[in-house]
Amino acid sequence: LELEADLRVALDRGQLHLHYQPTVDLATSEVIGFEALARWQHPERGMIPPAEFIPIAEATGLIVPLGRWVLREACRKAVEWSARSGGRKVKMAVNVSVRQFDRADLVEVVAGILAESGLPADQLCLEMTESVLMTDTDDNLEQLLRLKALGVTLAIDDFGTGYSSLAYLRRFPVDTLKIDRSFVERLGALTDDTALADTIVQLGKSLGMATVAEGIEEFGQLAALREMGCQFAQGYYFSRPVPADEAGRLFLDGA
Ligand code: G
Ligand code: G
Ligand code: MN
Ligand code: NA
Repeated sequence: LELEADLRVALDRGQLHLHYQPTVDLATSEVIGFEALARWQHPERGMIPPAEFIPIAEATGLIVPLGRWVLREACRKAVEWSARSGGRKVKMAVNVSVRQFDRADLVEVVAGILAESGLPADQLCLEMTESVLMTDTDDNLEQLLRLKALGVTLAIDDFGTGYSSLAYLRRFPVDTLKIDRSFVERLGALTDDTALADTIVQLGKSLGMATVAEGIEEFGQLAALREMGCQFAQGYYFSRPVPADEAGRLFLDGA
């Protein structure tokens, strides 16, 4: 309860900020964009991880203003870095909680922030977990179709860890599958994880969806995913999530 009150204050006083983790094209090793990740520097408790405060934000409804702030900030940065790079377009991925779909105005909020920031819609990717497809299905499907109509890209985060069936992939306008890092961890060895990661990459290919591998920490994992035909990757091997200034430099240097 105390954290909830503090989170409200943090949002008002600008104690939240974003870190950015690069997304790399596996074929060229070029940095093509970032995932924006919220950070909370608490004045007394220090850094509070999102795994702690995002669930509080979701339970209290604070995720709605917080999500708007994240989206606005991330879109601004994508515009700034794209302009400085002389035309290379930063792809910016933002996490959207299932709770944000409870609000009827989600699509208007996204459209408004794109207009206000000047970010072309095709440079924004919204990441959501399978829960968005599994709850309030008809209502969320309609919102996803309207988001698609704006021109934004839609990704399923932590793919393979949920309880949903594959049938929804046909029904929902999904562009990208993010392979959960639990499948990437033991890649390279002859484990079931290698078979599962490969299956997700092939599934993406056959459905015309891009695949992004999460949590790459070693060259062997990178090589295995490249071999499978996975297109994009993130992970500590390339970079941890970093503050905005450092991310801007990474993009400019990462061509
Ligand atoms: O940043 P970290 O790597 O610790 O992220 C932990 C979790 O918090 C991830 O599952 C991520 O999706 C989630 N998260 C981080 N930032 C945001 C955000 O802005 N919105 C939502 N909904 N989730 C976020
Ligand atoms: O659920 P989501 O994918 O949005 O969460 C991203 C989380 O994964 C962040 O907390 C980020 O810090 C973490 N992460 C990113 N790359 C790696 C990695 O290579 N190894 C590990 N262990 N965690 C990672
Ligand atoms: Mn994510
Ligand atoms: Na993930």
